[in-house]
Amino acid sequence: MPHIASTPFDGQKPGTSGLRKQVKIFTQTHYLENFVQSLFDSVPELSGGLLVIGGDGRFYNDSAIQIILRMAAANGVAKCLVGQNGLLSTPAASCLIRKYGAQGGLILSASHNPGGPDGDFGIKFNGANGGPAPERVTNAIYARSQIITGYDIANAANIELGQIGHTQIGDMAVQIIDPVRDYADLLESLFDFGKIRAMIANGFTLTFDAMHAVTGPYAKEILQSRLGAPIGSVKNATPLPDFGGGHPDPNRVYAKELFETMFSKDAPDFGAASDGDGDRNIVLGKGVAIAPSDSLAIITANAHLAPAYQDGISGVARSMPTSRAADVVAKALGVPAFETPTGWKFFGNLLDSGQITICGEESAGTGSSHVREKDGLWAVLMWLNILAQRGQSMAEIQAQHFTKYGRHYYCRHDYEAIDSTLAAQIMADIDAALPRLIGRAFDDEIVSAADNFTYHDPVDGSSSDNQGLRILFKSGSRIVFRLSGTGTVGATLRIYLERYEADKTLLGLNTDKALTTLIEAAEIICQVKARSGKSKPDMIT
Ligand code: VG1
Ligand code: CO
Repeated sequence: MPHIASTPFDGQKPGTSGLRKQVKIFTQTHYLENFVQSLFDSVPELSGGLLVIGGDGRFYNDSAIQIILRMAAANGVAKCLVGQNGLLSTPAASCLIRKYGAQGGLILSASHNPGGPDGDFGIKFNGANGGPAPERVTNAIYARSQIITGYDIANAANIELGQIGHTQIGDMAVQIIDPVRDYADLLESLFDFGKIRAMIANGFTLTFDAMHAVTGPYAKEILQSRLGAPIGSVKNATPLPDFGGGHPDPNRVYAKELFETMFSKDAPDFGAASDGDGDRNIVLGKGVAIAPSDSLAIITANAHLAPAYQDGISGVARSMPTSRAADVVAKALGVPAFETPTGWKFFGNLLDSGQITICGEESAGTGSSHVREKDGLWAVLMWLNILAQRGQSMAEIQAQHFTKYGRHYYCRHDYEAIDSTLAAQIMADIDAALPRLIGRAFDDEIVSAADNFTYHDPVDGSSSDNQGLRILFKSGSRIVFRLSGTGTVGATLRIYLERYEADKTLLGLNTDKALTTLIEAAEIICQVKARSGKSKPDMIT
């Protein structure tokens, strides 16, 4: 097997979700190879093992897979399972790792980041539990990448990724598989497809926007073929290397068409979209968009309506910046609620040890113990199952939820691509000011506590510090400041704003108005507008 000499690259440090860089960085000679070799060197169980490989279909997906396959063969992997045409959604990859007992999986995706030659690329490593590698592993890969001297790669022709079947690279077996079937079967085993099918047959209407990303084939199979939604219910269903020039992030700005449809007078009963790699979801009803933190809470409160969860859930977890709406439901159900740092990898231990069944993030991620990733279509089916059982509209279900549990007004302001040094300085300045904030009033909001969030994993005892700056108010409101770990240009400052309202007469406010005091307080505390020269956030979700 040829050994190619190379020298380390700076910055091959996986962030919130894998190594994510601009395509022009990833395609430098030896760049991908160095990272993949660092991974094989750091995860010895892959030698002799089974590896799942697939991606979201973005530019460079298939070339990267060919390189990884030749390197896997040279590094002693016994067998690779590859999604046909190189496609696998993130939750489908997690499903396959678990179902076939693989030692791990490589998912080629930069998730919701734009694709194409001028866009982003990424690579995520998931372990044998099907979940994103914990920090212990990603730190080891990074350390290795900094001292690497070369990599092993087999001499072999490209594999035909479009052809389902068995082939071989040297001693390594390669099986190209249907990327959809196992995953669709898993979801069908969790939900009452008969009941959902009957609801659709009785005239319930839905639309799903796959945003020219990986979920198209999955949504067509599940929603149209298995559940009987009319052909055309799944829009933008063909995965394209540049996502059709779009930005596969299912929010009000990038999924504009879907939001317009759902707020029009002949809106269908249900609308949803997913992101580049199929792990995120946004769900909407006629004239109503459900905030992801609320969706997590509503799903937690109603999960027992779906067959797989009918005996109840063991607990729920949310990332720290996610609103505390799910905690209120957990309390009512008498199950524990956990608060973890941002990123799905932190849910893995809680799911593996059975302490939680459901988890989610404010960034449009929801999932359960069925896999070890957030799962966009799982959330869609959970909602459809709830709707089929309750026979009410999305708006009615949400309104009843708020009446019962109170409402957590919530939004996130992102300041994107700001100078990295400035962003670090802004965070350092807030951090230093935290002790002085306690007791300070911003209109009627009084700061009761302020800290830099450190997570202590209750399962393996590991600690992760510096996971976001929290400012808690006496009223129960919160402001959180955090720097993104998935961006590829400069730094993105995220400001998370939350206000709890139990007063039944105040449940229908406009979110921006409800959060005005907190939005103003956040700027006084961090001065991002003054310091970055931006007059408003680049993105509000
Ligand atoms: C963002 C989200 C986080 C999510 C992560 C990966 O991270 O905030 O909740 O887990 O993306 O999701 P950050 O560090 O940029 O805030 V995905 O769908 O991009 O794999
Ligand atoms: Co994603």
